[in-house]
Amino acid sequence: MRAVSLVALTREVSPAIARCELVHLERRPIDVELARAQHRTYEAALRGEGCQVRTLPAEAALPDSVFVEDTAVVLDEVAVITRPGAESRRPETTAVAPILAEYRPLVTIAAPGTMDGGDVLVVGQTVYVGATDRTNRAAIDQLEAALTPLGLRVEPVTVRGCLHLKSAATLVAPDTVLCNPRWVAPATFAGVRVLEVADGEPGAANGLLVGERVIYPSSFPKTAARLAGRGIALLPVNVSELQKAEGAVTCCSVVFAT
Ligand code: CIR
Repeated sequence: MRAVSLVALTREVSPAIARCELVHLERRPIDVELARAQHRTYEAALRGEGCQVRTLPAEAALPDSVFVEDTAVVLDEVAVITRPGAESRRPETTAVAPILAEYRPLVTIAAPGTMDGGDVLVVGQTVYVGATDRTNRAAIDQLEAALTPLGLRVEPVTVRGCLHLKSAATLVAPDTVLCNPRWVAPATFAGVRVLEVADGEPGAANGLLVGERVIYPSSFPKTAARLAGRGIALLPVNVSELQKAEGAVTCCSVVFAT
């Protein structure tokens, strides 16, 4: 049997990250050098979990381009190149598509569709898609047309109060979703165990499951303790500067098997 190897696509922090898009946060100064150091530590965590990390160079004209997750969704059969909801972010896909074309046939979201990869959460054969300001119905319909023939079920999800579906819910074990019940209804995730974030930590639902561990922000100690108590192994990372840009841990990579 051929061993599965993992690739993690990342992109260096833009020198212009201070001009990032912001929806739910006040703009605060971002220390670009610290952001870069945190991003390198994050990449080291991915390597530690066995990923081959492929890093695109920083792009001065694209402030949010470190958040590479929003440009693509990689499934076993295809890679979907999105059309990001924020106009400033649309050119980010140009550098990503040729890399992913090395691994998968590409499907492309076309206008008038808009979709951020941060709105797409795959749990088994179900592809949950947040209907948000970034991801519209036209894009969800395109995704459904592409994925239904592959045996995947696309399920639109109502999300309130946060940027993306994956701000509200992520997978922290193959059968476990971590969610903020104020931002997404826990009943959405039928058939899996659902854990909720701790009080006072609304942003704590974003963890990145890689192999058997979850790369997880060090800024949510109460939720981290709750996860550890359920036997979930965490790899804490400090992503304070990326959080000021409304990012977290899933958004800084696209991880897939080869
Ligand atoms: C944005 O508003 O698009 C960026 N400042 C943050 C994107 C974070 N992406 C993600 O969580 N998937």
